[in-house]
Amino acid sequence: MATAGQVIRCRAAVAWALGKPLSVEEVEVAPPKAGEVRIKIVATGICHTDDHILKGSLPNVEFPVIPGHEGAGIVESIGEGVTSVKPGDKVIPLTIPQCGECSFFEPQNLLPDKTSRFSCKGKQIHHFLWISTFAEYTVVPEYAVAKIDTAAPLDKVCLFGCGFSTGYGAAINTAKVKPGSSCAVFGLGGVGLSVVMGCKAAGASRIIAVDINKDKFAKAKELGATDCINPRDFKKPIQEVLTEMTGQGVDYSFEAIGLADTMIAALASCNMSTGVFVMVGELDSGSEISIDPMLLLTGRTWKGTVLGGWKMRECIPKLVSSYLEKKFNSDSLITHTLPFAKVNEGFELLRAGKSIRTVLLF
Ligand code: PAD
Ligand code: ZN
Repeated sequence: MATAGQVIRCRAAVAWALGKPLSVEEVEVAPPKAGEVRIKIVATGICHTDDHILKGSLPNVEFPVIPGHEGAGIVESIGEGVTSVKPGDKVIPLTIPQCGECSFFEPQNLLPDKTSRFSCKGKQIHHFLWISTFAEYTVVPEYAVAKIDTAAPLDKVCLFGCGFSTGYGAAINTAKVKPGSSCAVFGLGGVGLSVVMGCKAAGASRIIAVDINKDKFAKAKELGATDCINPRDFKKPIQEVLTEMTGQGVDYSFEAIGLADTMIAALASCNMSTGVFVMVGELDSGSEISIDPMLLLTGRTWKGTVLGGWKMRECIPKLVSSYLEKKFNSDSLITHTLPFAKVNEGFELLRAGKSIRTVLLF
């Protein structure tokens, strides 16, 4: 493309400091170095984790930073030695890279050579999880890119970069929900509703959806929840309500909110000897949870999931193919589509509980 090898000036949402709203700025994006790919982001979802960045509740984030991690786009240019993608390919950038060589995480505030490709007003801007999808162009390592089917609608499959894959994978990969089982899902945002979809796809016969915002219930039912309950409608603790509803507690419980109390309630809601609880929500960095040890001693299992436990580079293209074969309807998570300039409006909708997923279009 004509821009290959050149610095591109484009729009990006910059978080200059903790607690400040995002500011849409003109940024400079340097060309990709060896082993890197520059992507023109077409669409990006807003995930609650992006809000955690702005509030400072996520560890290892350095300001100023360009957030965003649920994007899809088209390769603009490639650095030396890149072989798995070429300009024009449709791709999803990955927050969990799969290099095939190692299995540990490294800091992702700067690219692997410890420099940034972003600058604005003469200042270096940090990357977020290497992928910073709130930028019209972003540079990522080749092993943090998944090439997807050319037929994929980028304004829909961007959710596969995080929310949908996380929730669906939490049920399928992490919990390994069995047919005929019972499940409870705490928190019905984009992630929790994707857990509901995963439980249904795995053949669960009872899926109890739990949220304090009853406006989420209609969509939860549409996606497979058999019951929807609001903890505020009961005097007794919600774990007791769930245990009474199911006899001995659910087989699998999931927390997709990010609060200690609801994690403990979800753990206590599953069967005391065989239940599996999957922690999906992110607690504030540095926080700790204390629990009654009896909750685990009797035999319950506490698991956690990052991005739904997929090997992302291999599995995201397969998920996109399943989407194109209409094996699930992740489109129904998208309640709002806004032009990129309205990024802060998208965050307001999320905080007010009015949206499931907002997709921003460049
Ligand atoms: P969201 O804000 O869209 O949804 C959260 C839902 O929880 C909303 O429907 C709320 O009404 C509901 N809720 C809030 N408080 C309570 C409560 N006390 N009891 C019951 N329901 C409540 O967020 P999201 O779906 O984008 O993300 C959910 C969490 O998952 C969040 O903590 C995010 O950071 C985390 C996440 N984790 C991963 C991962 O890899 N583990 C990936 C993506 C997101
Ligand atoms: Zn996310």
